[in-house]
Amino acid sequence: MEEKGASFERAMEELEEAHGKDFLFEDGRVLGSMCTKPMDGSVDVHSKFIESNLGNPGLYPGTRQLEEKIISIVSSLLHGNDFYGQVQAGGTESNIVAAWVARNVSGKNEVVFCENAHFSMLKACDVLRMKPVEVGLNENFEMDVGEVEDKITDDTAIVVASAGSTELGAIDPIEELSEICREKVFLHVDASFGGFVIPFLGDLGYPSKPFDFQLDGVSSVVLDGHKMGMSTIPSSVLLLRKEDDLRSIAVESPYLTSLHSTSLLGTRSSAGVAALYFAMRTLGREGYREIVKTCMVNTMYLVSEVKRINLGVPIEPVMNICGILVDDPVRVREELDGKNWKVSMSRHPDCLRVVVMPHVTRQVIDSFVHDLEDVSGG
Ligand code: 0PR
Repeated sequence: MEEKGASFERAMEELEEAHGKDFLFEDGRVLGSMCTKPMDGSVDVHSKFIESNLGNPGLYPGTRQLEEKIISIVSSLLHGNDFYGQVQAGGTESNIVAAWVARNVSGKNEVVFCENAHFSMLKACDVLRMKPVEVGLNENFEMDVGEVEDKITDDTAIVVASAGSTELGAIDPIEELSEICREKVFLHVDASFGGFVIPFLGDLGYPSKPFDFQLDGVSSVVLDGHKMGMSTIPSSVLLLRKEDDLRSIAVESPYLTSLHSTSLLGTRSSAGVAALYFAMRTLGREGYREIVKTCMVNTMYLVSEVKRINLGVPIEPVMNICGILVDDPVRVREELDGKNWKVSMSRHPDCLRVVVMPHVTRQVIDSFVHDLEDVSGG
């Protein structure tokens, strides 16, 4: 660190330079991100709450109240009956906390998850010193339920299902998993991506499956505000069926305004909480339904364009994530990168992966498919 601080102008110049190198959603080149430009107004709300810290809730009763309202709104969205929860920093934190809770409540140590589960489950196992037990996929790239049954043991603490897998947006057979786990094993649903999508698919005429608390065996669900929640980074909501569950991770924090801390993080962003409240309050079900509708129409358009240039998809998309089968995904991705397209990859199966977020418009798709045809030899 320099002894004397730089001038405002100098520091801002450096920041402008850095910002200029970052990709912005509005430029329409980012096709592999589950985040998008936060909805209008949410950034102002975010800034307004930038000083507040939910880690010390006694000082910030206003944001604490917003958090309670979010829990209640999300609870009704996910067929919960005024369930319990916390606004957290993202799917990773929520998945770790779910495993932590399940371990402490059960006293058991094994985590059963699918080979295409988000890598945060590996982090959870490492941090918590729990044993990862991986299961394979069925032909639809969903968790193989038979294998889950075989791999549940007396030491299974938690089964983790995805509702919207990171790679293809597949929804695991949660109805069957719920039957298997009910009253026996903690079942956590990672709906980090799909939580703000699946509730609206049925209304829009797309096939959908139960994934939330309407299934008795589901113990917790996470959904992310900074993905399809249309809000700013960071926010996720972890919802739990049982009130006592979160208490199982409490530690004493007597010198603060609350006697116990029941969160993984100490200092917690109130800005993310306020911005998510704003997004949910102003969009309502109608607003989210419209967003999902546009993303799904564009996803289906992408699929038809991909087929038109003689490429295939591993599954018909369940939500706004689309795999694209090409001969050599690594090479094609590199060549697309050379044309400034930021596409990600799936490993189950090996293919390109496009997340059709609101910034991925029909015009963006047209221009992308044009270049894809060029580089794939499709
Ligand atoms: N669970 C699922 C199903 C996810 O897809 C993700 C993130 C997480 C949990 C973890 O969430 P956080 O990253 O919020 O902790 N999946 C995205 C992905 O891997 C994360 C991401 C987002 C990556 C934007 C890149 C990017 O530009 O695609």
